[in-house]
Amino acid sequence: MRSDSFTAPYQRLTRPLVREDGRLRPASWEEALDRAAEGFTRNIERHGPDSFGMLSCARATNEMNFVAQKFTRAVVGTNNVDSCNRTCHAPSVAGLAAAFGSGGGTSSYQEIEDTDLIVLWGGNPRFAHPIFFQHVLKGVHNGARLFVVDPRRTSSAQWADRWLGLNVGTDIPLAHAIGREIIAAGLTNDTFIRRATTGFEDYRALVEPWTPAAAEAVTGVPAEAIRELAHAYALAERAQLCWTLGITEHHNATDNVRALINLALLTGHVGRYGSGLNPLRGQNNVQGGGDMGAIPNRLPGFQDLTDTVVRGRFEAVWGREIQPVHGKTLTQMFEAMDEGELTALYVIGENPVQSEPETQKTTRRLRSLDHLVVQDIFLTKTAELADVVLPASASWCESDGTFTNSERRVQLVRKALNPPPGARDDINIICDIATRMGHRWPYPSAEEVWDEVRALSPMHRGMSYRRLEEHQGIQWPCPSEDSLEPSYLHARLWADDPAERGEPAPFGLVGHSPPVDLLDDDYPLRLTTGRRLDDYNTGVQTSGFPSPLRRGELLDISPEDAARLGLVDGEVVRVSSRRGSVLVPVSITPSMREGLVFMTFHFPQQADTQLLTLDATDPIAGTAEYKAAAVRVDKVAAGAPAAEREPTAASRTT
Ligand SMILES: Nc1nc2c(c(=O)[nH]1)N[C@H]1C(S)=C(S)[C@@H](COP(=O)(O)OP(=O)(O)OC[C@H]3O[C@@H](n4cnc5c(=O)[nH]c(N)nc54)[C@H](O)[C@@H]3O)O[C@H]1N2
Ligand SMILES: Nc1nc2c(c(=O)[nH]1)N[C@H]1C(S)=C(S)[C@@H](COP(=O)(O)OP(=O)(O)OC[C@H]3O[C@@H](n4cnc5c(=O)[nH]c(N)nc54)[C@H](O)[C@@H]3O)O[C@H]1N2
Ligand SMILES: [Mo]
Repeated sequence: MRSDSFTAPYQRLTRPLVREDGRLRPASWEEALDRAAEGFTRNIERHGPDSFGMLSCARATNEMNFVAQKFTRAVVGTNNVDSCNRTCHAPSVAGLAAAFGSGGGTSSYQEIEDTDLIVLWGGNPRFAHPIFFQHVLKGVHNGARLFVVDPRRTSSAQWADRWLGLNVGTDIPLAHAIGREIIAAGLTNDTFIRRATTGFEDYRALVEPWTPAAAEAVTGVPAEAIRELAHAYALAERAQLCWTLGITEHHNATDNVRALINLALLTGHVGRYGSGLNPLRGQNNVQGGGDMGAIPNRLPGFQDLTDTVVRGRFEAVWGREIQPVHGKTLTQMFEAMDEGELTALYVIGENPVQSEPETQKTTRRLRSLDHLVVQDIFLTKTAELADVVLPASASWCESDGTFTNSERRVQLVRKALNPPPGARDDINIICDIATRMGHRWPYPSAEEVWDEVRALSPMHRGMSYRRLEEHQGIQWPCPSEDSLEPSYLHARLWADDPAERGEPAPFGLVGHSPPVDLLDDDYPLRLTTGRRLDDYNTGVQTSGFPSPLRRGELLDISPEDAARLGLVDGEVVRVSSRRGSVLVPVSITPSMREGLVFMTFHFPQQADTQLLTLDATDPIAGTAEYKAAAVRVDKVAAGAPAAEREPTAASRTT
């Protein structure tokens, strides 16, 4: 199959576009910026600042994210700012913050190499975090045991000592059974539990019914494997628990995260060198975007915006009162469009039409807006709906600035390429709009923005550009110019002095709640969605690179299900959920368990997976249950039109 037959490459945007008579036409920068600013001002005047929403770019620098949230808070006057963190690790941040007070992953990559046991739970880093996976392999080479917990036997699982293939959405029963087994075998760290945690007795009662046999019946994981992981984790001198979207893209995702944290609290595998809890963050700067305050509930430096003293410091520098209440999450912004409460949206480097669940709903909501401005490097499906499209430079290579990775390391990047003629720097575009809205924001250099971050965020204060360059990146927290970088968080939990130990970490008393989209005779297969190595998210940034490795969208299916349905490899089938259907070729693979099918969302032009997904969301974090839809797979009738049987044909059918 020719690799360019399933995606048309996107073109870099080089001219602003504005909507006229229902169509986008090229415009000058002056006209486009005037239109963008006027639309925002009009909506603020008519409906108030909370009618505005900002989606900020988790691929762009810390500096750009800082400026985007400052625009939202200081120019517009709302806290409605968020990003795709909502679609991936918001539950990790919420779960970790509930237990430990802050939401970052606890360990450094070096510790992955120096640990005795690594559990990859609901993540496939061989594909999605290949650099991190190199550290995992070094750890394995140094003698660490590797366990993988995933419904699919992924390429990461192929390196594991033990793969626990569980049913989708049964992570809490599995975690509780492991916890119960650790308690029953007397392998808990009692000193740590007594000194550094609360709620142990309630937890013990909660997990009591989850015997390995009871958990086997629900999870599909053999009781023996549950016991083995429980003993290995509890007995390891050092152990790392790492998770990703298999845990967080569920309607009860924050509970899932709490269930994993409980295991570290039982055994003391947190707050020590080599032991920790690590959500592997998604986008190249999703950690940094959140740290910079491009989230609705925190100011830069993960500072609480309901705290008057904290707000006062920002207000003094920005000269504008900050609203003391949390803004809307990305999920809530979309819901507010239904009610006509949110009427203007500024999207910088996100493609929600193809990344949000239920495309039909997202498109309808974006169309209902009075004013949509999209600032991107490509003309995305979201940009096609905009009133104004602004061509930006690509932050990761066409601008200076800093990025923050999953181990909280802030790293400096220098501009390596010039943007195409006509595109402008993201920060400068925001400043141009702010100036048109009466705020005179001259263009700052990236370093000037960073110095404002350092002045306002204690955990970044000691990271000057000079030091970042010298040390090749520094982990936060780094409160002063002479701070030594810590490699792991929460060492305080081990302090002898109770005052130094601070707040104990509570056990999370969470129960099992199966996926919302139920399996039945009409929709008997569980569809889970995720990633492949050679493509990136909605495909905008990867569609332009032909490669013989890329095969387009496929439905991975087990040999058992394929045989039952009479399918041959490569045959095009119709996949239907309760919301829509798509046509897609099947790939028959033993990595899939019976009853489970898998698709990516990398090729929406060929097969739009989001027609199948549903928008049931986690009530705490707002993340959607992308990992569990109920579907049916039907053979396409032999007499169907050729377009329906041709694997490369556009296959949107609803
Ligand atoms: N090549 C590539 N790399 C990427 C990306 C990309 O698009 N392409 N995207 C980036 C982004 S934004 C992110 S957030 C990360 C995501 O990184 P990952 O989370 O590792 O990626 P996914 O493939 O979405 O999902 C991980 C695994 O969850 C499993 N899973 C599904 N349901 C369940 C369940 O109920 N329980 C458990 N335990 N596991 C389950 C799936 O089988 C899958 O193997 O990757 C980043 N890296
Ligand atoms: N079915 C299903 N859906 C999912 C997921 C899943 O596992 N399954 N995962 C979810 C997850 S984890 C995520 S993170 C989201 C991703 O959702 P999105 O963030 O909406 O998707 P991307 O394709 O990553 O879109 C990134 C956009 O940023 C633009 N861009 C890149 N760099 C820059 C820059 O420097 N400046 C500007 N202005 N623009 C830039 C790109 O051109 C592109 O249009 O998808 C979610 N959707
Ligand atoms: Mo993500």
